[in-house]
Amino acid sequence: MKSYQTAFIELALANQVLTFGEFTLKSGRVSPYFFNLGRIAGGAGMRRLGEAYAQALAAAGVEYDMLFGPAYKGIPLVTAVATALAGPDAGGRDVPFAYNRKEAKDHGEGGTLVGAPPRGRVVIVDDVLTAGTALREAVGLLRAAGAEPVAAVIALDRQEKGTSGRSAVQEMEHDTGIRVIPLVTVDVLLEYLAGGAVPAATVEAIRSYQSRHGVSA
Ligand code: OMP
Repeated sequence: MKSYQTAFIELALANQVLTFGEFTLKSGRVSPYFFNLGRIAGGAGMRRLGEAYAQALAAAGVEYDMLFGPAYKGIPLVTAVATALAGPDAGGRDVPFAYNRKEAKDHGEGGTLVGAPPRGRVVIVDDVLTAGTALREAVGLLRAAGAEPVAAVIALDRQEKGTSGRSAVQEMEHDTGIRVIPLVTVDVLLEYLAGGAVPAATVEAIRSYQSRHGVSA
């Protein structure tokens, strides 16, 4: 496990990002765990989160011109990642970013896109991928604006099956041509949790859900 992955999981656990119980997902599946990155809602946590994303992006070696954060959760995330990339640890690169509104505005500056004009190679910054619906929407939006989405950096890949039996990430990479870079996959998370961070029954419930709906790497 890479050091930014351990740092990220510890940050997530300290902020109750991960909750256990019974949760109906956007896809309709009922999951024994839910990952709510919105729980990181303070400056210190957001700074560490932005740094973890910046490290994952650097480790992936992807080349890009700007970042994009889909509304709503992607908006604070893209801000934190761009800020981390401008810091001394990441080489002080000043990366432009944009984000969208969910509803078009018909007055003032108008439109749904805010921030730097979308152009060149774009990395999407988002929270979780289950079925990939949210990321596909962002890809469409960027292409319609004339930019070229090349990758998506996310906190968690839930490694769930898509519609063809392959993983939702594989389907999404195949269909859109963009690369998905997760800080952690659910397999990495389980490896950490199995070390004693949560009761064994919780780990077992997630494993059993994964055996039904998941695709391990
Ligand atoms: P997909 O669009 O199916 O990939 O689902 C991704 C979205 O689901 C995320 O952006 C969240 O809004 C939400 N989600 C979570 O935040 N955490 C989870 O653990 C699971 C989901 C989900 O509903 O699948």
